[in-house]
Amino acid sequence: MKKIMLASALLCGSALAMTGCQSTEGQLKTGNPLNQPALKSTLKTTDDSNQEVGQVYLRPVDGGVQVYGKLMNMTPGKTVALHIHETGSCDVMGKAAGGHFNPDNHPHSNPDDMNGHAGDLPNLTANDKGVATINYVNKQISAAQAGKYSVYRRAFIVHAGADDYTSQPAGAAGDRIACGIIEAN
Ligand SMILES: [Cu+2]
Repeated sequence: MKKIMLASALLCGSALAMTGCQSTEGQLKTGNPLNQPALKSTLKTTDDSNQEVGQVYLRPVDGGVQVYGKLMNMTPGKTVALHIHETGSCDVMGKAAGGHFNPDNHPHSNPDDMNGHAGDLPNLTANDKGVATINYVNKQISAAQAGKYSVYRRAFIVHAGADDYTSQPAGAAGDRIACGIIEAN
C-alpha cells in the first residue's frame, strides 16, 4: 500500500508537474475546491444486519481518480480485498454486483497494472481498532457520470479475504462481506 502510494506520488511529480500536480496526501490536506469528490459510496455489510461500515469517495485528480475513505468494524489486523464491481446492486449478499469493472476485457491483476481490471484496487488492512483506510489514485477509471470508464452506479465490494492479485477472475478474495453503490456526491 505504502509502496503503491509512493509510486503514484512520484509519477505525479515528474510527468505531470506542469499541471500543478500535488501528491495525493497534499490534495487531501488542501482539499482543492475545484476537485471536490464527484462520487461517493456508503458501504454496508451484505448480511441481514446491513450495518454501515463506512464511506469511500472518488474525485478526479491529475492522472486519474483518487479513491479515498475509511471503513470501520472490520476484523482487526485482517487484510481484505476492495474492488469496483460492474453492477450497481448489492443484492444476494453482494453477488448481484457481478464481476470486477473491466471495460477493456483485461485479466485480473494488481491495481497498478494498466493491463489489469479497471476496478482493481489495493488490499486494505484493518488496524487494531478495526479501521481500514484507502487513499489510492486509480488511473483506469473516470468519476464522470457517463462514459466507458465511468464508475457511476457501479459498486464497491469488500471481500472476506485478501486479493492475491493473480488468481482469475477475481484474486481468490472470497465472500463479499460489504457493498456500496457508487452515487453522485
Ligand atoms: Cu471484488
